[in-house]
Amino acid sequence: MTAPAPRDRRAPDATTLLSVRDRTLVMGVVNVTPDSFSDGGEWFEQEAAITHGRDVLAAGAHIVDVGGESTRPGAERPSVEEELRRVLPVVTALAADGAVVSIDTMRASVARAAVEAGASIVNDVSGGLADPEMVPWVAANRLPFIAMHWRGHSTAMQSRAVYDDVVADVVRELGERRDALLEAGVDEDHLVLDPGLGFAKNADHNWALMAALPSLHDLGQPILLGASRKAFLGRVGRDQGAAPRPAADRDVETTATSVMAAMAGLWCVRVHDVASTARVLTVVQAALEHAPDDVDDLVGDLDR
Ligand code: PMM
Repeated sequence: MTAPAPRDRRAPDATTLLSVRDRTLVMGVVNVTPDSFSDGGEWFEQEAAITHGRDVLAAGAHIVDVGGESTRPGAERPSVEEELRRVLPVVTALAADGAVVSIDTMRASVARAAVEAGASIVNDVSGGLADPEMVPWVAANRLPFIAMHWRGHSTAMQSRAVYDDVVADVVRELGERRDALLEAGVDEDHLVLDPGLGFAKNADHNWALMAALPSLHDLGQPILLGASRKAFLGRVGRDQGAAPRPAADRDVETTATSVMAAMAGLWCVRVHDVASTARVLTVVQAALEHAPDDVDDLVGDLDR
């Protein structure tokens, strides 16, 4: 067994983190899957995943996001039992360390078991659409909920990457989701929205959203961005026809997206390599702390 890390009693809880507006938080990814595109198989063994989670926290993550289902395009879903088997020991160990753990799942039964094991945020890439039991349960338990823009499961999503105007369409669809979630009783102070880069979106769609990050504030909720190691970052800067950079070699590009997110005043970035993002965000933070009262020139439309 891996020795438990000492509990940090000063660590803020999930609700406190939800209210942070003066800097961009870092969520570290722990995928307990054999086939995620970004770190597939690397942390599949339980002990390796727990150790990785502790490393992610030590590197400066405010939240650790544990997931047991790969959402790469075309991926088949694991059974509920298999998803539980993957995530529960990891959630249990990291929560026992005192970490703020989010459970990355589209299944209410998995979210429920993970919360019982110590997770305190539900990160649902379907925004509650995949499982009709998810939203009523999240609302009844007043849980922090991350709802991503989603148009269908991995097997179908690429064919749904069709937009008139991707930024306007994503903001409108996320706004409709926000309204439905609030109507269903999800606490407004506990709702985070996410544009869902790479989910039913091609590279041009992702870039258009990256270029329009400040417009996501129109949604009136804290925003999380998940750009880390996604395919569009593997192709940027490569010659036409050249092989894309492998996923593990996209962290420099990822840090650039983290800077863009922080400059746009987003709430949190979800990344694999926490150390590099945590470092670049100290640079943005230092500049913001020296900004004049009217910071619009530096950071756009911010609630700071
Ligand atoms: N992307 C992935 C998985 N979970 N959750 C949120 N909220 N936003 C995302 O963009 C997101 C996510 C897929 O990436 P991975 O395979 O690297 O985990």
